[in-house]
Amino acid sequence: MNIKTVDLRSDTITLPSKEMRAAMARAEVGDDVYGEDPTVNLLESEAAALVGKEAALFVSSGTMGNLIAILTHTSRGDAVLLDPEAHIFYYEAGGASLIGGVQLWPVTNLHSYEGIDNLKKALRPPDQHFAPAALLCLENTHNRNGGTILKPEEQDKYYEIACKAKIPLHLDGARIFNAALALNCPVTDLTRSCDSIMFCLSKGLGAPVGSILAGSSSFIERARRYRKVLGGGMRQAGILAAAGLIALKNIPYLSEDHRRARILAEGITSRTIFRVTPSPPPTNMVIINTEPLSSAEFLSRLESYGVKSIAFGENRVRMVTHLDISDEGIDWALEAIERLSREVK
Ligand code: TLP
Repeated sequence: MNIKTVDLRSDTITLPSKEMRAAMARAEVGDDVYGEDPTVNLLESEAAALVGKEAALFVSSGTMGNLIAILTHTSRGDAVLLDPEAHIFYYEAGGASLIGGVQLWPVTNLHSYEGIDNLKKALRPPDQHFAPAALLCLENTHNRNGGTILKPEEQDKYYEIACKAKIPLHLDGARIFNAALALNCPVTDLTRSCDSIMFCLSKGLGAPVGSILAGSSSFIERARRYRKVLGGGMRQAGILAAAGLIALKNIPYLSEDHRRARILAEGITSRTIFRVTPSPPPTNMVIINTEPLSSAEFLSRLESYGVKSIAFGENRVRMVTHLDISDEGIDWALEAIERLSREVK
């Protein structure tokens, strides 16, 4: 096989295509802080329509989009309820506490319908001892749970509870189109039950930079100020937004990533001693139980055979399929994992 390295660390590693680079080079631009970049304006209006919201804001990253959502929905001293494995809690460097002064309040199992009762318990009546719950955050697909999906009717239930408690719901939909494609439903079935959504252009969709925050016009107007506060007013950002517009055309191809993740998972299960959960993988992530190896050993030995992945725990490794991974790449990865398995047995 004519491959040196297969990089399955993340769908963030995709490189911009020739078409994307050409679109970036010819993008019409202006000063976006004055609202004068036609390409950013086009991306924002297309993105808002796509997820069924009134308005959208182009931001530099998913982390920035989530942080802006929290800043816009809450005040200092508020509590934000979220899953302890949520990206916002686990991977966003404590930004919501550092910059927003909010208390992140973990509620277990919010990645699935199982968390409904935990959420009801976490929504405590007002009391001077408690930070008032001001926002619920969900994540769909759920990264640390293995790209798992909350179905529309499950999200609706969460939204109902949030509405009853009079708190908004922000959806970390970094990979929301993966969820919609896997369920074969319009993405608006998943975005109808949130007040704001962040989705990423720079993951499976292949843009080099950028995410979208969408919500009501008044929410986005307030969010725009927080983007400026965070240094995210990007001037001639149309060069980046042009890549984002091409990225939106890649949405249907995410199902190829799902197909390849399934092939990878099936191969690992049938040809190696390692186990995959959840199995089959619901979207584009394959989580491998590396026992009897530690994840560190699994990663370094596999990397020496030309396959990169990342640790998700002491004995857990994540592999993510994406635009730059071909069927041949999956075969190569499987051969490497099989070789490692033979050596360990
Ligand atoms: N996730 C990255 C890493 O940070 C772990 C990855 O490789 O999966 N929400 C979710 C659900 C995400 O998975 C990520 C990135 C983000 C937000 C943040 O996006 P960026 O990287 O654009 O700040």
